[in-house]
This record gives sequence, C-alpha cells and structure tokens, in this order.
Amino acid sequence: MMKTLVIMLAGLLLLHLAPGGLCQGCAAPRTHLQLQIDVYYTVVDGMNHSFNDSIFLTVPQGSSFFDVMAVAQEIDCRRFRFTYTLYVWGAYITSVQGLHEDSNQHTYWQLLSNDIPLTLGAGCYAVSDRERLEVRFSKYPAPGHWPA
Ligand code: B12
Repeated sequence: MMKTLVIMLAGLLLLHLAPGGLCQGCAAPRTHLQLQIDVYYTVVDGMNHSFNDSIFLTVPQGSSFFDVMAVAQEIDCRRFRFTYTLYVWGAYITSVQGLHEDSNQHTYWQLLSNDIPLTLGAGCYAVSDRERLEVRFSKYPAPGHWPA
C-alpha cells in the first residue's frame, strides 16, 4: 500500500518536472522563455525630408513603443538616438537623431502605428507583433487653429 503510494507520487513528480510539465499536449505549453515579437520601426523627418531610417527589431511581448525606441537606440545610436522629457502623461519625445521639436515653429515628434497617429504616449503604448511603428517630425496647427 505504502509502496504504491510512493510510486504514484514519484510518477506525478516526474510528470510535473518533464518539459512542458502538466501542460504537455496543451495549446500553450508551459515555458519560462519570454515570447518575442517582431516590429518595424522608422524615424522620419516629415518636414525637411533630411532622413528616413528604418530597422526590423525583435522585442519581448508586452514591450512599449518607448522600449522599442530604446532597443533601436542601443543597436544604432547614430540613427535612432532620441531624447525625452517626463510629464504627468509619461515620456514626451523631444528629439530624434538630433532634430529637436520647436514649439515656436509648432513642430513635434508624432507617434504612429501602421500610419495612424497614436492616442497614447510612447511609454503607455504596448506594441504588437508585425506592427509598423513610426516617429515622424511633423507640424501641429497653431493655437486657435485646432480642428473643432
Ligand atoms: C496640446 C497637446 C499636444 C501638443 C503639445 C505642444 C504644444 N506646445 O501645445 C502636441 C500636438 C505637440 C501634442 C503631441 C502629442 N500628444 Co498631446 N495633447 C495636447 C493637449 C490637447 C493639451 C496639453 C496642454 O497644453 N496642457 C496644458 C499645459 C499647461 O500643461 P502641460 O503639462 O505643460 O502640457 C504639456 C504636456 O501635456 C505635453 N504633451 C502634450 N501631449 C503629450 C503627450 C504625452 C504622451 C506626453 C508625455 C506629454 C504631452 O505638451 C504640453 C505643452 O508643453 C492634451 C490633452 C489635454 N487636454 O491635456 C493632449 C494629450 C496630452 N496628448 C496626447 C497624445 C497621445 C499625444 C501624442 C503622443 C500624439 C501622437 N500620436 O504623436 C503626441 C506626443 C508625441 C511625443 N513627442 O511624445 C494624449 C496623451 C494620452 C496618454 N494617456 O498618453 C492627450 C491626453 C490627448 C488625448 N489623446 O486624449 N499634444
């Protein structure tokens, strides 16, 4: 009786320790490896057309737009370097590749995903697999000229 119990417990332990553990055969195998996703990241001077640089990146799932920018900067600091200022909303991108926003000229760095402007800042926006991310030097309307 005791021997059977010990054998059963040992069997359960082995099953638990085996690759995939008790999830073997499940759709989502249990793994401690972090899932990775691929994104395409572009920095473009949309005003003076002085540069337009892109890079394919593999980043951990759950990464923010800001994380992607930081990884690109680490890989190629010349093309993807950027600066930011912290506000209550989070990180506000102030320059890319040495080109600074200028409130007197109403220029800023706009964030886009698949060509659509984001409604969240770089630090809050979680990127998805195969997403096309862009930071574009753009112009915003002068105060009093915002669309209704
Ligand atoms: C005006 C404005 C802008 C102007 C600011 C320049 C200027 N001189 O006016 C411009 C057009 C440049 C802008 C840009 C963006 N904005 Co804006 N903006 C606003 C708005 C309408 C008013 C801010 C303001 O003047 N507050 C009053 C002053 C006295 O307070 P302040 O703290 O000093 O304001 C500064 C900061 O708010 C900063 N700022 C402006 N936008 C953003 C966005 C983020 C993420 C951060 C961290 C800071 C920041 O610039 C302001 C002026 O210096 C707010 C909405 C609101 N009602 O608050 C949205 C708002 C803050 N913006 C927003 C967004 C998403 C953006 C963009 C990311 C849009 C994009 N797709 O690119 C970009 C920022 C990109 C970047 N470079 O990081 C969101 C933030 C939401 C969030 N949870 O993250 C808001 C809340 C609008 C919304 N969607 O509801 N914005």
